[in-house]
Amino acid sequence: MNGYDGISRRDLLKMGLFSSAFMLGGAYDELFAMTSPSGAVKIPHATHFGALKAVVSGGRFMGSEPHENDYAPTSMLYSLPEYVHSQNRIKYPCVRKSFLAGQRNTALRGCEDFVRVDWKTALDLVAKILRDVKDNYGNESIYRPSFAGWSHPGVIGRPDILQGRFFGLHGGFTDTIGDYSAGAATHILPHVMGGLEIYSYQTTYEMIAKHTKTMVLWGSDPFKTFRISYSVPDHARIEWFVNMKNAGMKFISIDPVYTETAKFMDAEWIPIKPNTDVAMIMAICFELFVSGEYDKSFLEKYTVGFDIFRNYLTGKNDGVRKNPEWAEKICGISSGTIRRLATEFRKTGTLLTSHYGCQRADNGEQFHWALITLACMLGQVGTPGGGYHFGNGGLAYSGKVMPRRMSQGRNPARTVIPASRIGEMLLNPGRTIDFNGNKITYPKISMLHNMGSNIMTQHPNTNELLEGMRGVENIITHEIVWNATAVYSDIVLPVTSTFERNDITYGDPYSNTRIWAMKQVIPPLFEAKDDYWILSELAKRLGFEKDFTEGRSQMDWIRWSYSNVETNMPFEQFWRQGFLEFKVPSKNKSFARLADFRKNPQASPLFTPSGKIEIFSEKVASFGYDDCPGHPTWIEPKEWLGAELAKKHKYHLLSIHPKHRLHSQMDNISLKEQYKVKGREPVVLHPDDARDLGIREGELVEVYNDRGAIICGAQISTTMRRYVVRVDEGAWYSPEEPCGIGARCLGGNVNVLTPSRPTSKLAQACAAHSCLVSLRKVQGKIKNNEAYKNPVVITEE
Ligand SMILES: Nc1nc2c(c(=O)[nH]1)N[C@H]1C(S)=C(S)[C@@H](COP(=O)(O)OP(=O)(O)OC[C@H]3O[C@@H](n4cnc5c(=O)[nH]c(N)nc54)[C@H](O)[C@@H]3O)O[C@H]1N2
Ligand SMILES: Nc1nc2c(c(=O)[nH]1)N[C@H]1C(S)=C(S)[C@@H](COP(=O)(O)OP(=O)(O)OC[C@H]3O[C@@H](n4cnc5c(=O)[nH]c(N)nc54)[C@H](O)[C@@H]3O)O[C@H]1N2
Ligand SMILES: [Mo]
Repeated sequence: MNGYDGISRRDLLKMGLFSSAFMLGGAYDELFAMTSPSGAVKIPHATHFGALKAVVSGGRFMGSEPHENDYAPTSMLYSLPEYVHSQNRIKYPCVRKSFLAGQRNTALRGCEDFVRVDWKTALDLVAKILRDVKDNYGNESIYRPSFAGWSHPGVIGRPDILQGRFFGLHGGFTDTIGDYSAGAATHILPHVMGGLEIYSYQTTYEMIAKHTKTMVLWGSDPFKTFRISYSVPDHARIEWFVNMKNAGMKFISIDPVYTETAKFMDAEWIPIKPNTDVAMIMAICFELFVSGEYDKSFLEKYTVGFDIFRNYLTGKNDGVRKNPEWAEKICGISSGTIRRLATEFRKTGTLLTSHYGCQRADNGEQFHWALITLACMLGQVGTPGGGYHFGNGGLAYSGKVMPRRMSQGRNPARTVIPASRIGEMLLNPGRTIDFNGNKITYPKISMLHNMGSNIMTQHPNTNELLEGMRGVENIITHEIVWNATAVYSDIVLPVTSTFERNDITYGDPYSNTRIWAMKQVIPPLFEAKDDYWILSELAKRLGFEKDFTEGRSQMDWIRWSYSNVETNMPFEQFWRQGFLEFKVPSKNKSFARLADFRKNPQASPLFTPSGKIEIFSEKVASFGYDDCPGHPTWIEPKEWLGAELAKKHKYHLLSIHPKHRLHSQMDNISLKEQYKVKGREPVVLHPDDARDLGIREGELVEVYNDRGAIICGAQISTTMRRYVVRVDEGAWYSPEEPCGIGARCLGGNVNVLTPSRPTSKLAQACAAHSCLVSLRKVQGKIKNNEAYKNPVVITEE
């Protein structure tokens, strides 16, 4: 399959990209070609990793053949069969031993055996608990942790939707508001831009390829993050990047890490100190302002509040001029470089792109606000090749309606807490916090219901979470594998993986060009059941089955979902051929974000109070938050290399997203041999730091701070800025002493170290990237990483 400009998968391989995918592709051929008899069948399915034909033989999922339109299939796609058949699959419904005996000793979670029960016993028990919790503590006491939606992309079987629908009918629950991904941005940007912005359609790659001269990757590594998609990726974005490189576009990467994207695009690397971007942006704004080289007419016509912001820049109020010399001391980038960037950015066709990494930090609200302000001073917002470009958008939009989802209905309880507040909530029932101009009071939680979310690796500050969980009487988890969330539960219900049931989905979320049949590939493994079946059975016991199912089977729902799609193709034909494709109208290919607003701000105003971009927001200022004032502001993070604490813990830890996993998914399979160091999650550090610490490549290292300690394997690399280390999120938790709180994690689950502190009173979002640590070489013997060892399940067969 040839890609853009004749660049094929093979060419990418030669360039050193996707080699793992190809190696595994080879491994797949060798491993399975012999064993798979000629009668193997191929069944279409679609996943977060891409669409594929599942090769099935003898009831086993044997191999993945990427869909022909996948431009760059990933190693994860090829590893799906191994993941589905992994030895960590949960085989039967299980209940923690003493819990089954009616005791509520929550301190035994994590080290007690489980007992196998039959489905009827498990469902009767869960139904009884649901009734009791509701009657005794009220619906607010049922919490569903972050509905990240990363479990699988099916429109019908998606756990978060089923869960919301089920608990709404049960009388309600405490819900999560916002997400981990971009919680700070999604709460501040509606005040600034009148919408989420970061999850909105963006200027198309067609326009960028034609008009952009310089692309700035500000905390963004698309070659890594685009490997997966919220729906189904075809990796066409990679093709665009290859194309842009060939066309000679200039790339600048502002990131403490020299990323894969930066490497591939031959980007200039500006190795900024973590969490200091706002200071650098301020200095660029200052430079533009004092030189007069900024777009006054854009600011006047399309924004409000520059007069107030200007006074902040020049230090009229606080006496601090935000000039490049000031910023240099904070961000570690020389004033000369900052001045040069200011001049370069002024040129037509500068696109400031960013993803979410910079805002998952203390005062994360400030970053995108500041970057938009800079884009406004440059005056290129709404042009085809300039301005800003956030998140995953960029593929041109088909304009077609996609398969519909069932409604989650109403949540009568109406209590919500921002994602990442879980630990604080569990430990502080009754505490009232500020949130985006409102107040929220934490309920007392007596039941955690996990479905499609792995809380033990997802939430910052694992030890705080473990302590909080001690006060929760009931933890019920629907899971596929024995990860720590399952191990630390009271009742574990084994669910089918996406390959064991039917569903429907679409891709990509921003282009809506394809509808995919997610056909069942193999029968359910062991006693696993679909989430839909489990919740329907519980609804039956609780008296609302009809409302929950509306009399439909999962397949009926799939047909119902498809009936929404704008096509003449009968369902049977679609289902048979596995997918359906829409053309993108050519006018959509020339979409530029905010072009309408730029053309006529009166006719196409923004949904902000002023109808314009709010560099100063009266609304935000009216909240009176000390940690989120009315205009973008440099606020010192609580933990960063300039903090007092850095004298004790000298290294800034980034816990960014993993290349070879989807968070915790696939941590347990052989793919890990490509990147783990002596069976542990790598800690990546600069050679000079390694020398200072006396650490050599491949040695075991304890990374620690006042919140906990993890064991990692050293990987020494010049891709890191000095004093910045990296441990990717998602490694499975493996405590040295299973029952205790505060144990060292032998598997390198980085959230043992990260703070659960919120970004600010405005978004109360995840700030995991503001984290200081120390490192020391592990001396003597240390236990193995036991993260992939299943708990004992007592069966009475
Ligand atoms: N392969 C893979 N892809 C994924 C995921 C996955 O698990 N695996 N997860 C998906 C999900 S749920 C999400 S939300 C997105 C996440 O997408 P992002 O949040 O964008 O991903 P990260 O890797 O955390 O961060 C992106 C870049 O920001 C940089 N960065 C971090 N802190 C700072 C800083 O203070 N300043 C600057 N300038 N740069 C900084 C990091 O070094 C990194 O290169 O990715 C999605 N894509
Ligand atoms: N330190 C740090 N922490 C982070 C981040 C970070 O950058 N740094 N990133 C954050 C971000 S952006 C995100 S989105 C979260 C991700 O956090 P999660 O969404 O919790 O991550 P996953 O590991 O993908 O967990 C999904 C779980 O769903 C299960 N699952 C899959 N299919 C099904 C199904 O059909 N039914 C059921 N019941 N379960 C299923 C999988 O086995 C897996 O355990 O992590 C956050 N945590
Ligand atoms: Mo995310």
